[in-house]
Amino acid sequence: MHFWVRDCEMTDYKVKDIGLAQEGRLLIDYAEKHMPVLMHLRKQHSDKKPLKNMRISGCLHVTKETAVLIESLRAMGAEVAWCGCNPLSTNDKVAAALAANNVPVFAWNGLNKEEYYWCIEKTLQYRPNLTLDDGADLIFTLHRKHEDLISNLYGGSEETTTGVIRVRAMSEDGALKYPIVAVNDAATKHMFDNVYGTGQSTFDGVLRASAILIAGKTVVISGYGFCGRGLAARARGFGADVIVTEVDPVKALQARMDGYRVMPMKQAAREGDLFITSTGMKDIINAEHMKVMKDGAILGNAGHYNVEINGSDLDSLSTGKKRVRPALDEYLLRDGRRLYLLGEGRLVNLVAAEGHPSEVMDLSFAAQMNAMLWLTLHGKTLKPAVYTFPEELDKQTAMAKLETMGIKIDKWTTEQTAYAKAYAEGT
Ligand code: 3DD
Repeated sequence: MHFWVRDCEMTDYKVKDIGLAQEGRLLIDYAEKHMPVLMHLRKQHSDKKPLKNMRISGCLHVTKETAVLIESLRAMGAEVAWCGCNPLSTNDKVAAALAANNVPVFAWNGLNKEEYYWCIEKTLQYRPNLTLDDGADLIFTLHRKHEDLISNLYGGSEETTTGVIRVRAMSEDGALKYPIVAVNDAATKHMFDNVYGTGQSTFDGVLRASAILIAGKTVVISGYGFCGRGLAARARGFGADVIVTEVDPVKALQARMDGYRVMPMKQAAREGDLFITSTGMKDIINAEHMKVMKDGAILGNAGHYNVEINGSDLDSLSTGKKRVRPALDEYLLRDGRRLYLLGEGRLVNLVAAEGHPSEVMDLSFAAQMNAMLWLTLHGKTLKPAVYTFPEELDKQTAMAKLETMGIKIDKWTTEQTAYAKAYAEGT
């Protein structure tokens, strides 16, 4: 039986090297200075401890920004246990700093599948009454193997597009047993994190891993959702010729109207120098495409799971592979061509870089914080379902962010507010 420990060396944790704690603390302190909205929320609430007696089990990339969220949740009175939501995204320095600060954290970079789920199990041993997830692996594990924990739960939150799709599917199947707030559906999350965060941090990862020049290259973006739109815009900003592939005719039309070339992957595969997938779907790039790619083409994934680039197809076409740079593998194909895979096909922003910048995670994690506060107040009255994020909270977060940027906006007069509701006044 695990118990909550504070301020003593009894905290249970498993990290790569606790000796990295001091370096990790520097990273966390730096991130705090770029997350004013979350820090404001922390200051606003921490005296009243609104999350007192709440036990949060979190499964979300262990980065400097996540550490600010964790320490903010604790400042609000919650007990927090944590694991990563991707085997290759944990920042070991940050994990060490959290452990040194008495957070039960089970995360290190380079987990195998068994270790990954061992970390989730350890995090669930703290018998949470709130869960905070990114990709729904913790939610799914809890449902499948720990039904006894369901009755403790006020609710949970889900961070990412893929995870919200997954819990919505569970709900439609009648399999969801506790309420989940779809944090990804908060406008102040997906309109910023997914667009500007993914757009910038993915190229951060691409450049750190490959050191290529983007200008003059043909970049193929698969998926024109919020992430794809950000990716295409940043690729164009770097001077690339951008091709978009899609299955949704509306999104494809939008991509064309935004000025990008649109075509099937089979055709784009012949032209691309750099391929980035962000669809949430598996096998977007497979053997058929790899067979016609240029020598030296680089493949990367921005989606949550490593299913979008078919790794076994790449292996089957290759005579061997070698790690030529920290997050870049060179595959030598039987016909002599070389293809390069970024970050083992996992989300390249967190594997080859540090994920989204703190300023945009500030918004996503303000939404997470508000979701935890909202569930603490209302969770026990909610049916098991997936709940959209309260619009009023979105507006509060956006207003708070504008204030930190020194931006003021207009406000409707009472007459204008009345006009917005009126319908008699026509032309
Ligand atoms: N994600 C991207 N950058 C991150 C960071 N710096 N810290 C924690 C998590 C981070 C991924 C998710 O927050 C979210 O963007 C998603 O939708 O997965």
